[in-house]
Amino acid sequence: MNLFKKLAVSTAIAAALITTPAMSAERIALVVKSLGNGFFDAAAKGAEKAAAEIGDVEVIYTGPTAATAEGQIEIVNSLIAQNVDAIAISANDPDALVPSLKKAMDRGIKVISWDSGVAAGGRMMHLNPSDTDLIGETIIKLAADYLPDGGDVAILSASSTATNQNAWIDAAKKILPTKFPKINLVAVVYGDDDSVKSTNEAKGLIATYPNLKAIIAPTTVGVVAAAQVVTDMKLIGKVNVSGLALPSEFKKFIDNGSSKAVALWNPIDLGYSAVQISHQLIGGTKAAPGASFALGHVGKITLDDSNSAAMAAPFQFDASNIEEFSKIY
Ligand code: RAM
Repeated sequence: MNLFKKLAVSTAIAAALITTPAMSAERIALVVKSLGNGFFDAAAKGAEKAAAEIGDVEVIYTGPTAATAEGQIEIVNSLIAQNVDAIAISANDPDALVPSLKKAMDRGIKVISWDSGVAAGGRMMHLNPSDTDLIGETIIKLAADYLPDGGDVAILSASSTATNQNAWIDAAKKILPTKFPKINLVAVVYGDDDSVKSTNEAKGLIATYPNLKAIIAPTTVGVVAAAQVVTDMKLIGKVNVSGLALPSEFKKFIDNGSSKAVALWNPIDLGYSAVQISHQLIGGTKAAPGASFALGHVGKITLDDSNSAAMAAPFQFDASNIEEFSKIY
């Protein structure tokens, strides 16, 4: 190549570099209650799907090893330092995270909560998987359907500060006396979405309440632990386990009879929607009451007066359909 040609080539390359500056990908952090939870892994799959559809989006899937607010605060602070574009969080506490998330918003980072909410001051909007009252009613109904004569039931929850489980339990308690008068809720205990703690709490319930007829676990981690305890203690047919379960993790307990039925929504769609919303906020869409977000194949959501929106109704899984859904999530 002669000098003239060389110069022409390098000028062309330089021009290309100037006219098309390397666009840096949009970075959206999906902060979950804790890592190692299959429900959040499924949500992360949906998040990646949304990122691939949008293009040039990097999903940072992160969370503490234990489901604590302290662990999430550390992560949020580090995401602020990395100057990500958005934080989409499923919170371990509605209030504890507010100061760090406020700081993120002050720096121009878009913040939403999804699955488990943050108080209004700490986020721009919240995405519920489903209507809170409906979930509260569903978790009781799943147990009551198999207790025609009523009886003692107990709830094995996630952490005691989890926004979502606490809201569902409140809704369940509200509806109990009128809709399920024969169901007697004897205790609410907390397994912290930790298998070992959930197992111990389930054993504790069985030891303390000899007439216990059902354990209701509105957490995908707790429900597996409870069903395993019922199986190991040979209590199948005596104590029914119900609640919110990931079909892929729970199929064996429907198969062995330790549970008659559970429910859930599509966690992949939830993670997908969290990323779609974050991307639209980055693009300038305002989160305000009445604002709508088009969420691809998931449909459209519209924010209510508290800047929250809910997705689909929970779906029931039992012997008739768990096999099919266990292959999806
Ligand atoms: C656990 C988590 C999550 C909840 C599901 C049902 O995986 O606590 O927040 O939505 O259960």
